[in-house]
Amino acid sequence: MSEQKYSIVLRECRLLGAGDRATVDIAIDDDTIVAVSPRISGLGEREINIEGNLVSPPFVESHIHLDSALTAGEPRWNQSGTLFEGIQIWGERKQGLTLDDVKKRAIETLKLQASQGILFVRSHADVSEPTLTALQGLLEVREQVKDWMTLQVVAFPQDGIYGSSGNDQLLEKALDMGADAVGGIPHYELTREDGVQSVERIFELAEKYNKLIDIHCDEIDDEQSRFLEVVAAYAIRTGAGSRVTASHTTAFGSYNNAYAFKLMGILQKSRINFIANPLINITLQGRADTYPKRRGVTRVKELWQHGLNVSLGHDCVQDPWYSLGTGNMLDVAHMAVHVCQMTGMSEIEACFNMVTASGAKTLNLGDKSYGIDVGKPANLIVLDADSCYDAIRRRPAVRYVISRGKLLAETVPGKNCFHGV
Ligand code: 17E
Ligand code: FE2
Repeated sequence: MSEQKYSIVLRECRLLGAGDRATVDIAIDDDTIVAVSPRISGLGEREINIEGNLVSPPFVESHIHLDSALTAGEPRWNQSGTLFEGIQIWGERKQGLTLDDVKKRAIETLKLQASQGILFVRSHADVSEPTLTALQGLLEVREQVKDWMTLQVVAFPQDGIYGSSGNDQLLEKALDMGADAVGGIPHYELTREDGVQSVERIFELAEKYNKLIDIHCDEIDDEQSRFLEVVAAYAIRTGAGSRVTASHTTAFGSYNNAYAFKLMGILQKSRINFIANPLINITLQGRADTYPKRRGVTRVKELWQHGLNVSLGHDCVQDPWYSLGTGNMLDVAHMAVHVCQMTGMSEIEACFNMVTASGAKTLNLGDKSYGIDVGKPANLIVLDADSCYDAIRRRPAVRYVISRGKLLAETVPGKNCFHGV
């Protein structure tokens, strides 16, 4: 009998949480993981020795704006560093959008992300611009990259649903065109009442078109901005629960504790997901403060401690809101560890989880399509690290990225030579 042949066998892999325990081999055939065991006797057409390094399910980028990525400085730089100046600058830049422009920048960013181990992305597409070019472009990109990257597109009314007439219709048209999720921005609507009504409208549209929900919610330092409770209440009443995500929720960091504790109970009941974007919100928020200066990031640690699903996003790669950004999810987790003061060992591990499995949950990927197990799609990454603590501390390159059973990207780590004196 000839030996079993697989397409790829990865030798001596350290799975997440394995610690010092023995390594395993992972066999991939076609696009599926077909064996995970301490020693696989069959051979792979391609054999890769992982040498005890960490093998993880891919990173999940649960919150990014691909339509504005790589436009920083166009037509000008954000001098105040605020959300509002960012919206203004983007308002000018988006006048000149073409399909080609959107698609080129989105694909360049997705390649950058995939090279760093991200295989699942949720992107917002601004749908408050009458040609819907950003949305159309990202829908075409979703199709174009589907063999190596899963892309979800949120129809995001950046200028508000009721900010100017016609925006409501554009949002609905975007869902009809095939967006995966409905977005919103209640704290940016003209009045508190408009904000509440926008949340109601978002839930109505999500039901009508059977879509997920991901709302930019309370991304402001105003401690009076309380749309999160409205989102949670609708999630409870409609039963939409885990199909709903509240993104940013930075005002939660400014609420008084008496209200925050009450709210936490409502959030637990709602079972909605949260996305924090610590890289951008640590720079965007607190701009009206002198000292003490608020951090402007939501209560990540407390949400996690209360059993809610929290994931982390980059939000921006070089755009009017944030001129930095590398696409690297380890940068995001690293910043979360600092800003959210999650420095305990289990807290650091939780931050790694927030850019992997928790992100998968936010995206509603389902148990069958994410994780390293026999029968699941062969999507995995190899980090030059021996634990997630090590990975977050040093943020090393992702050595191999395997997508749908194929070696999609490979990085050879730089070598330093210390010559001494
Ligand atoms: N739009 C918005 O409302 N908030 C953000 N953080 C970005 C775009 C990046
Ligand atoms: Fe955002």
